[in-house]
Amino acid sequence: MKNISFKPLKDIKRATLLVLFLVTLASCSDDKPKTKNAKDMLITGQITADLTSPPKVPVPIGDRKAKKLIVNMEILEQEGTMTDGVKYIYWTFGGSVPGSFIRTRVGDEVEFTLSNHPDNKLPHNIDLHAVTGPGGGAESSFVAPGHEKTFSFKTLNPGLYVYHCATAPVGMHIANGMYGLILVEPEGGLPPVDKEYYVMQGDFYTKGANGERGLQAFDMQKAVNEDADYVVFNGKVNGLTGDNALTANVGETVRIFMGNGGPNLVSSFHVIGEIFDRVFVEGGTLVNKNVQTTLIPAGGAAMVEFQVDVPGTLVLVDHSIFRAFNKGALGMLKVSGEEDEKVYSGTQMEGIYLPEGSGIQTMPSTATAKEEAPQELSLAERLNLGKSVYQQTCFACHQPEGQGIPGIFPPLAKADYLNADVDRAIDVVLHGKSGEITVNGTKYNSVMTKQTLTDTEVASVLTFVYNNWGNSKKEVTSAMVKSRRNAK
Ligand code: HEC
Ligand SMILES: [Cu+2]
Repeated sequence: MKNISFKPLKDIKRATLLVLFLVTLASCSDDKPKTKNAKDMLITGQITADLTSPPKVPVPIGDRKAKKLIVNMEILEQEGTMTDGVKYIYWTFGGSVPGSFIRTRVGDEVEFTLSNHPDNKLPHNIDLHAVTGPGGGAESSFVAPGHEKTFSFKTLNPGLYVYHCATAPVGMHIANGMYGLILVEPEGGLPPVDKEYYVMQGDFYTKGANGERGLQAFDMQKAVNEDADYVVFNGKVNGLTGDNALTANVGETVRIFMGNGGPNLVSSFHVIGEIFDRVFVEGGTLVNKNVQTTLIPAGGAAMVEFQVDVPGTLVLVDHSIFRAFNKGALGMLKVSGEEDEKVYSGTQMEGIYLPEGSGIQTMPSTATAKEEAPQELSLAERLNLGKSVYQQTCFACHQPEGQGIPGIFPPLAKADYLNADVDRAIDVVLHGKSGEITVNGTKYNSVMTKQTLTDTEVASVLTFVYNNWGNSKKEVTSAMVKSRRNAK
């Protein structure tokens, strides 16, 4: 179809006729008949579905025939971590947010058993968007704690579908994490790729503001107002960074099964440093190519595919960008392998550009600088919290491994400037730093803005930095930070 030239067609009527003809042709050869076949497709044998928690997905169906597929899903209400110091009671399908990934093929007869753990407090059910039938299974699956329900459905349409709890108040069940993805592969399976990952965005509403510590309850009014405290990938802040980051090697093709549980927000899904080679728009059959940002509706999904060509850290975001840098919708895909200067040159020339004087930007902080109980965390606790502060606040400039960017952001790894003077390092984080400094023999004359962190967070992040990447293993306490704060 690509090669048809419209130039010789002078009159509009002929063009219209051609378009009509093509549309008819397209709709005849498309998957309508296949869908019909799926209903009558014979099944051969029975298997139990292997369910996975994110970011893993079960193995591709390949060329297996349609079968009776047994799916056993258990609902668990359990406490989890939203971000450091913030706990939340999640309601889950299979113990994770998003819930277990279900992989089927068109024509499968799915026998679905939903069990509600006896320790749970509430009844739940499941509405699978892949189901053709009332409520997507919701009515047949409504189940009280300590009970289980079984129902069956035939997968008629290939695609990537959201499932979620649909028990009243529906919004609340979804807001607490009750959603996941079910993939219905076409006959013969999706084209093979090197890496497949499962990611879902979700928005959360807590009684306390973003970062407020302790066990946070769900806030109905904020949910109604669509005023999210957290917008996250895979159920929590840093669900996909640091040790949870996705990985790939240069040259590999990555497929992300990307869903959005909502309950409210749509996602402008973007990967910083990549272009989607292919997007299965809205998780259906239509493929768009060369896409920068794709919209994932609440209760919708997409499959995105891209080949990774150069090493580095790609950053997954909701490009409604305050959500990424201030509410948690930020993940990482670490690509290892050889540089390719034909694709990306690295910096070829650099200088400092400060039209407005010294304020580059104010970086996000994990918490507003609130006064807190002057209680010291243990070394292990500081290392833990420090890592998370580093990954949210410092890494963007000083880089994931503290290596910095030559000439612009000084290194924190094996850094002589840092190791020489602890008080000076505390001051830098508390008050910012500008003017010329020399780190490991290289001159820097740039600006670091003041970081709005609590004393505990400053102590933790510096302890983390000092105890990593070949540094001097010093410990920084909140008391030390407090005395530096009061000194100025
Ligand atoms: C917006 C970018 C940015 C962020 C975010 C940032 N820094 Fe910096 N940092 C800089 C720059 C630029 C300098 C050098 C300033 C100069 O040239 O005077 C610097 C200098 C430093 C230094 C002293 C130089 C050295 O290498 O030892 C330390 C220590 C430091 N930063 C720690 C941190 C920590 C810890 C965080 C996170 C809490 C952080 N920075 C966040 C940009 C940043
Ligand atoms: Cu529920």
